[in-house]
Amino acid sequence: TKSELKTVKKYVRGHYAKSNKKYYGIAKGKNVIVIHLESFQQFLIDDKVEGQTVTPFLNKIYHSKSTYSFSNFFNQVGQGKTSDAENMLETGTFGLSQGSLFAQLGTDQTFQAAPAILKQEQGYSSAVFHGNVASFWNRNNVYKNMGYQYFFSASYFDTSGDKSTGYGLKDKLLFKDSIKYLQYLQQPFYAKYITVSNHFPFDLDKEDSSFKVPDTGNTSVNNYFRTANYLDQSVKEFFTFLKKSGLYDNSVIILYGDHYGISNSANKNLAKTFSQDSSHFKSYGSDPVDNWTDWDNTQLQRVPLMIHVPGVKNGGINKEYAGEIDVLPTLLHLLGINSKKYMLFGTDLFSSQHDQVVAFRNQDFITPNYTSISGTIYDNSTGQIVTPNKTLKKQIAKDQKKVNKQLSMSDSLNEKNLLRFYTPKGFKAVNSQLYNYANGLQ
Ligand code: GP9
Ligand code: MN
Repeated sequence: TKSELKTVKKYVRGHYAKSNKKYYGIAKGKNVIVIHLESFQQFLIDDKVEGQTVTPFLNKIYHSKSTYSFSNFFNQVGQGKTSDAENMLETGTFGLSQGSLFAQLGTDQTFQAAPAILKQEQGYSSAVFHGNVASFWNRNNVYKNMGYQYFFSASYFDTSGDKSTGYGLKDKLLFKDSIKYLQYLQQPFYAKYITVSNHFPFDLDKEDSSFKVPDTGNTSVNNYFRTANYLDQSVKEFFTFLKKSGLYDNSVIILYGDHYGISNSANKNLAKTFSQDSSHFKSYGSDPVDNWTDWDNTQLQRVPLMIHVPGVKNGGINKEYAGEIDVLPTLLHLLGINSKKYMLFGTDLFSSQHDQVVAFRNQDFITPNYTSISGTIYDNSTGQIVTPNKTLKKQIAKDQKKVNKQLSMSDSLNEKNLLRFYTPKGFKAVNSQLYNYANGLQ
């Protein structure tokens, strides 16, 4: 394992992207609030169905000059779904090629994760708010190894009767009923909110929404727009609270979609809601549905990433091709923390050295120019299959090698739990015994 650790360290060092001094430390000392938008895909932004704007509030945040919004940001989850997204955003490593890292390795894994890094580097306290049972995805164990001080799960809330849906407390209630805990967190804090209402099959009690759904021939696709609209309202209410309480001005708020909500098999139904000129992705031919390919399915793997920094004026839509693996190095640099000594597999999105080859967990990948799906290459400007010439073949082979390396190095670190043998200078290994979420005290 020593030699494997050496190989991984060499890879990480070689793949490191230096920070961009224009952005480094611009959010230093601010609270960090991460809002995990369950199953929220990029196409919902600026979308309309049945004459209604689906997510008016999130659209406003997305287009705000105080938000850095990424229009080519992809989910990179495997079978771990939400837990894979959490793992990538907080450890800077991928989930596993099979199953969920949280479930399979989380109980005894040595993490060097965001809560511990922020605490040790800049004295952040930390909490997760999530209205499901604490043991789902083995979170109660994983969060202790990550160094989370608090985990406000279902047991901290009244989830009885119609206050919950499939995966726990409804989003509006999670945001409202968590305030009594959030307001006592020592600032600066790192707080993660994991929403659940916009989760398959997207059921919602009729008294919770008057949103008119389309008829696509698939009920869950129809309902997706209603729960997305409900989630949008929930986030709006939360922002209103943050502004009223004064927390808004000294917080950076990161909103991201964790993975797709509509599975590929239902995309033909979904496509019926896209107008021909949909900016979400180009559809080809007279009827997008008839020309549907794996390329279209991959374009729908975009999820929003919005980094909202109240007070900045240079926000805007950033077209960098990127993925969930890139968030942690980006956040650390925004907070003025040098990420070089941590074993992170993504790159700072603001760096001139940011790597735009976006690896998917199954070794497919996308770059600004083309998409590679099980070895078939599509030209992103047409969505059509290309037979690569010699030069393109060489480029693709190079990018595929890069993708395989990035994934295998991450797998080596996680499967062999190599962080047991590497503690970055100045970092102290997390002692999970310190945390007991049952009564919310350390
Ligand atoms: C439940 C929720 C599950 O706690 O986070 O989400 P999923 O992993 O199914 O997307
Ligand atoms: Mn999820």
